[in-house]
Amino acid sequence: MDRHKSHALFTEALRYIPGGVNSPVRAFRAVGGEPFFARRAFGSHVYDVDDNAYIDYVCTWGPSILGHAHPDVITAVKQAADRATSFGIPNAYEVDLARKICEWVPSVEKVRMTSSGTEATMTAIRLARGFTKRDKIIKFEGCYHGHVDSLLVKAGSGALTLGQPDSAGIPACLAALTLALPFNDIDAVRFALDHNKGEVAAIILEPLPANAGLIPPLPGYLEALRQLCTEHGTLLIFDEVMTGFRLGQAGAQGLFGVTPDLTTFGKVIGGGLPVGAVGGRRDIMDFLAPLGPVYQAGTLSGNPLAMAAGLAQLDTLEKEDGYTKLETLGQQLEDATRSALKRHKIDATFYRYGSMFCLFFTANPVHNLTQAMTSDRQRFARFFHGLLDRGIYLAPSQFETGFLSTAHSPEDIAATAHAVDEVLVAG
Ligand code: HOZ
Repeated sequence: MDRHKSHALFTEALRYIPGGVNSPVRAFRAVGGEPFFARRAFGSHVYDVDDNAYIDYVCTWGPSILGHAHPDVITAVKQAADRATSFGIPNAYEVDLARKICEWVPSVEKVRMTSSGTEATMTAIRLARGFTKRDKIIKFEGCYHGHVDSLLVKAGSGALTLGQPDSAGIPACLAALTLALPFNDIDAVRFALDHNKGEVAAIILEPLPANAGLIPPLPGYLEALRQLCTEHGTLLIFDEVMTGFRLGQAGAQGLFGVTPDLTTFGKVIGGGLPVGAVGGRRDIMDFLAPLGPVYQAGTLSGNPLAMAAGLAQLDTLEKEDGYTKLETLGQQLEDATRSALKRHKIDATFYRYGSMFCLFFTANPVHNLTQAMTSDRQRFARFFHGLLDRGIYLAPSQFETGFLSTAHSPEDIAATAHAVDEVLVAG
């Protein structure tokens, strides 16, 4: 595949942008080679500057659940832009989106918009600390909650991919307030809460971790976390930046039937524009300024373009019965992948929830970061490049999750299955 224009752009980018990218995992360091540069994207496909087409299973890392450039989203953004690109003044779009989030997610009584998922988790942590008057937090190894100082401890996503789960630049005294525990080990949580009695403000987790690959919670684990939090006066924060409005109207909490105190959102609610949100119990949310003592703000929070795009995306998902469509497509992809693995006798573990999926090149079940790390990453890199050369784009890391959109077609899935077969034969 000719990618000479991408190569020229990357060479230029390296001169002006650290690592040539504005978010580390995009640099292809985990799989080798160079990133391609996108020119446009439509539906299930992204097109690079050399005019190569790829069936896209990254979906801009989750947001484009209707596919790229869905006409409803584009129309909403154009109409909003005709009025203004930003107000910094309350506007009707943000009220409409807040109402919709509260209607769809029963645990959310009030919600505050931000401009990114990172801002949302940062706010959730500050709010939990302010509300409980405690300083410590518990997170889980391999869970990624954006690049918030307190949360870049044993973190997943790009931090893990690049071997930097504990970032430089974070004061030791701040990191010491973050207790990082193995996921799916309820005894470890019980022990930590008992030994830090009255000190833990919150437990924050991705209820379906999707930044160290996709890691299913064991049956009863989320329920037990809920119970321990209630017993210890610790807030339970679900980071649903990836799963929110993707796994269903009420996200992972709806799927697993466990109610957090606070939830963070992003991605799907912005329709591809920069957005995040934190929501939850009214008594906690009212601790935010201007009602309460916890300060949080943002010039572009509630930005009309982002709000309009998010609203249009959620409306269309509902109108087009999107979640049913995504489940059907997901099942097709799962069936095709599993039968290819079986046919070629490949030791691998495949997980899928609705439109989110991950193939780990390890025979072990994966229930925590240590097990995820047993994956054969060189094999993943070969698999990734084999597919890329056949016009299929997966995230460039074993430790990310694949996404489907309603724009993917059964033909896309069949073409993918064919390519997977060829690549697995090649080894
Ligand atoms: N943290 C994102 C993946 N889980 C990566 C975002 C990006 O590189 O755009």
